[in-house]
Amino acid sequence: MAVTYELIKTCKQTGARLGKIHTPHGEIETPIFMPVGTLATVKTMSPEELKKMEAQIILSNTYHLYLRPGHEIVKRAGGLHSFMNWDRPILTDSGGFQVFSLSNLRRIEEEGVHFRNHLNGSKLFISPEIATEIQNALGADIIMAFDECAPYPADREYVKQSLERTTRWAERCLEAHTRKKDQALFGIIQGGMYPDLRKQSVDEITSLDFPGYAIGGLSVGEPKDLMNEMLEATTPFLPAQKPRYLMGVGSPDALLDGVIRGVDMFDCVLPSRIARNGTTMTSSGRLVVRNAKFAEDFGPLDPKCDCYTCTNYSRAYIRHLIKCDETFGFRLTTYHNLYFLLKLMENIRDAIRQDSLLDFRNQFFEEYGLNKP
Ligand code: PRF
Ligand code: ZN
Repeated sequence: MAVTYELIKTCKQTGARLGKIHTPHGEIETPIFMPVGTLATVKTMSPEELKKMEAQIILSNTYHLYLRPGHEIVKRAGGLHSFMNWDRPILTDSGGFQVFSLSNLRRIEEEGVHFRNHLNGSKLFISPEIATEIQNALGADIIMAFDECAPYPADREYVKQSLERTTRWAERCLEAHTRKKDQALFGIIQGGMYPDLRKQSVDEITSLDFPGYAIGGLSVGEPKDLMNEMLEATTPFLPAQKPRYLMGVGSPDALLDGVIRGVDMFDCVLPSRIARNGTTMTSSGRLVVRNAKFAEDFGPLDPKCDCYTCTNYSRAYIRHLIKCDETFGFRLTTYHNLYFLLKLMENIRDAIRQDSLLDFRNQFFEEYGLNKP
């Protein structure tokens, strides 16, 4: 079964899109947030817990699974779904971005990227063909082209060379892709912080006719307004009948900014990462439950939240666990943060359905406390 996108409607207030992605492992309602399971696990969460919080798709990483345990082992296990006991959709990132962010010694050539294993220093090489072969073996429903994410800031000439190489690599990924019937390969738009280069990348990548498009190279340290400007230089030129995925974005304000600019999919380690150092997202903003002021606060993390954590445990108890480095504390904050973002996306979908996303956004930020429009 092929992966297909269905555009259901656009919000009359904002132009945000409501849609559905059909995959061999079920449907995904968009806009969607994808929890990150880098090493074939969303850190501290079981697949049963992810289902209980209604996660519809998770993301995993080619780079990490290539290093450990190796894609051949995952393939022999019957693929990533069976290896990790997750029967809903999975998306794998191609490894391009992880090579650039995790491996210090790396050399980019036309053929691919030479780098050192960040775990043991051994020499490795990933090309568009290798990244595609690994993702074919892992067997996710959606796989990503091997791209180069330019750093921020970067000069125009560098970004232009890099986006043109990303286009040539995208062609090679398409050529190497052997599972077109059950895996959708998404192309990735680059172009740094230059609107005309973003447009050039959109023209080049969309001419290759992928089943979906990702927007890469954003949320790399640039100011928020600049990211929004780059989205506005990108999404209007993408085909309406294909899904758009903004890579590595997951703060509530950026999710709303993205959806309003026509983005359908997001992933980010933010909710799970901050959870593990005792920071939570609540309807009234960020709350650092680790703080001493919560030592005797016997109320829930977020009084407006009906998640497992908030219905059963207090701020004081969670703070105690995290202060003592107890695993259960990290599990409770992770559960809540992921639930909070998944619920936010569900509310966003409802608001699009009712043509009231702008009202929802204003109301959300009045309470959340930042980015008052
Ligand atoms: N490319 C890929 N993965 C990514 C990015 C990118 O540009 C980003 C940028 N925010 C996150 N993850 N392949
Ligand atoms: Zn909660």
